[in-house]
Amino acid sequence: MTADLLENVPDVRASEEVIADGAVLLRGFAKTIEIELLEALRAILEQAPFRHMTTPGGHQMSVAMTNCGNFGWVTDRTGYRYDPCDPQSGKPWPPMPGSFRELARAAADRAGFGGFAPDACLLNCYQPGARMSLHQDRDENDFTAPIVSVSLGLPATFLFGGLKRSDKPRRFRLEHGDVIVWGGPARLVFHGVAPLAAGEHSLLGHQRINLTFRKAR
Ligand code: MD6
Ligand code: FE
Repeated sequence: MTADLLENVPDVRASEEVIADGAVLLRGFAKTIEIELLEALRAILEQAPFRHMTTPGGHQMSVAMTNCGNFGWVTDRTGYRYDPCDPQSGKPWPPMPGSFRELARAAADRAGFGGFAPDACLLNCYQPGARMSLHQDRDENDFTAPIVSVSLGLPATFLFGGLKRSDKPRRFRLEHGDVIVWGGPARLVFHGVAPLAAGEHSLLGHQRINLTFRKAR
């Protein structure tokens, strides 16, 4: 009886793809709340607009960034750090919206990392041609917490390597609404984003926006 009743109910869990030990791709996980996310995003950008930061080596990043939450990831000539204030305004980063926090926690739960409480959300904006070279996320104090990454807008090719920089990365296409969760044995995997291809997304136009949630402190 139960089996018959459920026959035509889509299995949302079917969209879980384990891409490595500790890393799960949840395709379309953020789609049902896309409007809330975009409204919250607009409010954040009014207080803390996207800007191109400079690496310690003196290069300007092709990806534009901003943050929300108690801490924001920043880079300048002095290095990388988590800062409670936006260096551009001198004011605290905008608070993390409830919709962001709840999405991150639900995705982490689904991936097996219960009780995720992010205190930082880095927002990345890619225009066509923008890319992110292979790197590890290692500026956080606590590597036991996972990272949750939400893709919005234009599709991108995500590069997912191994624990050594020289490990050949696998490529995953990330589309609007896709969420990746990494933690445990995958927490320090090298990863990046290939140059964004031109295109147009119905809600976000000519860009890709990525939200990454972390426990910085
Ligand atoms: C991006 N993401 O997708 C860049 N880092 O735009 C990251 O650098 C990243 O997606 C750690 C975990 C997930 C990520
Ligand atoms: Fe990263």
